[in-house]
Amino acid sequence: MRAVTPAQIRNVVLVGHGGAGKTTLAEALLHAAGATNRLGRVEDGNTVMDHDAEERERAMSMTVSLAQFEWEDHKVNLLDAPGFPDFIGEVAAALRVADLALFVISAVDGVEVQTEVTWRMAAALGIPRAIFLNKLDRERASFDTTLAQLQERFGSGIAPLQLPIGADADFSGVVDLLTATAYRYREGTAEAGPVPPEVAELEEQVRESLVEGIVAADDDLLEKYLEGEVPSADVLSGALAAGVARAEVFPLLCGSATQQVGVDRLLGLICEIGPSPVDVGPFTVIAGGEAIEVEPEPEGEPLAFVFKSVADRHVGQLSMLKVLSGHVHHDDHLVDTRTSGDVRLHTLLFLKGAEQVHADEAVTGDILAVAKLTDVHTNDTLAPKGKPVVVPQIEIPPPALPAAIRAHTQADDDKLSNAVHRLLDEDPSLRLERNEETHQTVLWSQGETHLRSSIDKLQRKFGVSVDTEEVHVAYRETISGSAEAEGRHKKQSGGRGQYGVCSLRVAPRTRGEGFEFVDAIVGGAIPRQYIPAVEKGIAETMAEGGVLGFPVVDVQVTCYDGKYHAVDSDEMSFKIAGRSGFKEACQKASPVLLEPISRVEIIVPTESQGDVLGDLNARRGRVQGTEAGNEGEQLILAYVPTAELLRYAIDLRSLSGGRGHFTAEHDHYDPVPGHLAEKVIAEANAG
Ligand SMILES: Nc1nc2c(ncn2[C@@H]2O[C@H](COP(=O)(O)OP(=O)(O)O)[C@@H](O)[C@H]2O)c(=O)[nH]1
Ligand SMILES: [Mg+2]
Repeated sequence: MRAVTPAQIRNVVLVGHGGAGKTTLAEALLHAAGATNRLGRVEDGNTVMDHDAEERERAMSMTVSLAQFEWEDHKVNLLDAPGFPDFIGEVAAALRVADLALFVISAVDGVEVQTEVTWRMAAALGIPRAIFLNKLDRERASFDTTLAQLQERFGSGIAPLQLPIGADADFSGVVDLLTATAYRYREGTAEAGPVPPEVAELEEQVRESLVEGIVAADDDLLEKYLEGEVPSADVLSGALAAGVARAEVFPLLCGSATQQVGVDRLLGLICEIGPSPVDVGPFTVIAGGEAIEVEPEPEGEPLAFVFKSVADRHVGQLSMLKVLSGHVHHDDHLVDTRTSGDVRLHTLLFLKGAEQVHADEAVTGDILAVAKLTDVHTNDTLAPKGKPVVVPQIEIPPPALPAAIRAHTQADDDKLSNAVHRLLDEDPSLRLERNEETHQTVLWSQGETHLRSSIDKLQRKFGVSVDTEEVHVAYRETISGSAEAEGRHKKQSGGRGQYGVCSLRVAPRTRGEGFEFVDAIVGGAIPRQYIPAVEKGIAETMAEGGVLGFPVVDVQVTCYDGKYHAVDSDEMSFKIAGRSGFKEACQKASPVLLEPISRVEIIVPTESQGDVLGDLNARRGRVQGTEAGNEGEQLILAYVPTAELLRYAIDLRSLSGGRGHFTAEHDHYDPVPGHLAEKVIAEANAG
């Protein structure tokens, strides 16, 4: 690949709902740019971007992939992000390094859930956006309906630059509004010509609103326009480019990826109107605990951000990074500011899907892969020695679906921890939790498909088989009444025996107050040195599980009497006496099963609120309140038993048409209703 300047680079990510045609469009763009000599098809499993075995099997993208190619003096770094909600982590990573988010929208299905979710993410990051209205060759495709939906959902910044010619099977080309030129296509090749009469009227109308949309974002132009001066196509393009770079104007192009209609025009938009990495303004770093804005400096010191790590079967670990400032060269030494470790950039690579091309250097704004940086993780910053700055982490919605995993064999278990850490580095949208109370390793994922593909990857890429099992809820128990009992331990069958007796009174404490041991022994009924053993026996039993079989909490135990034997009594005797006396007393003190309750914040579209509230009631939730959230959204606050949330990530998605999300954190413990308690206790003791 030829050396380029930052101004010639275009970092573009294809985003949008699954199935809209992103991977197919990537294929068509590569082909139109001459970077490939054939057009792969997702159904045939031979596209450049879906190069992972599982992606080909499922005919869907699951990880972000990169293809770099040249087009008319530009270098395009094209990222293809998955559209399936479970792989939102990949979208978040790609959005962090792209300078233009290109939304691929099916003109048949219109604006879909993931389009909205991703648009909000891009808007929150202030990333320039454009739209490719795809599948106009399909039956029921509608330019007007989709344009209206886009303007209704995303506002007046939507600027249609083209109109389709024909519809359905007759869809044959596009009219470029800025230049009033029609392009008709035959097998991907365009022929320019005058605007056909059947489109002329609509062209007139849409062109006027387009010009108004563009001049509205530029005061000088607006003033002249109001005085009757209509700007030229070039001036409009310039103003449009500025509006795009400020993320205020969102150009819309049309076409068909499979029919290769409009793809060359899109390449033109990316290069002529799309921003370069030096057009999009400063980036943020944390230095000395403070966030500061930094302008990219092409001739400055090198600074790079690792946005993705992949375990590659050819080169081992592959770190994908963006050069935020300066240049990086083969064999440069930088510092990983998370570890302060020295990092030698030995093998620089440019990618085209699975294909790797060696590179000598990368300039500001460029994206590349570097092999074998084993100690470097996703989200790391590579900086010069003595410059410990950190680029903020990629923000990913917290994974909400838990699954307990267990190694299939002992051999798997030996490799599990290392394999899971490599998996998490490759996919930071997962989270691993070791629950010491239930003794389970819990893998948190974004959804069922994400979970399955992660377990698949553990096997396929890291050679470890795991089984999944139901997540155990960390139940606890306490008592609701007071009672007394005597713990006796007596073993006296000749020689040195064991003997200890303690009288215990148990009483409930307020939730969360914990365990209190009261030494009310008088008159040496139990020698001083053995009283801690009574307490120890009780504490052990509380940890191991009380009469219901669960850890005991919030109990006061008073040891008020006892008996001992001068020879046979010892610590062990009184520990055992404490254990049995405690259990017996609790048995008589109305033991209660407690369940963890989570504080849940749920964000749903207003129209789903009723169903979600009804469902919360059905899962024993206590709604604390609702309030208006972002436009068209409601925030619901509730306390919900954790046991009822294990599959909530999946249920909420279907209740809210895929638009709802929630966070949950442990809040307190509450008694389990009688009928449910019996079931839980029976299951636990059957296990
Ligand atoms: N008719 C038609 N089908 C298309 C077009 N673009 C993509 N497809 C089909 O839509 C399906 C999903 O495409 P894909 O590229 O995987 O979508 P992605 O999930 O957004 O990456 C595949 O069957 C494609 O062949 C198009 O312009 N017209
Ligand atoms: Mg795809």
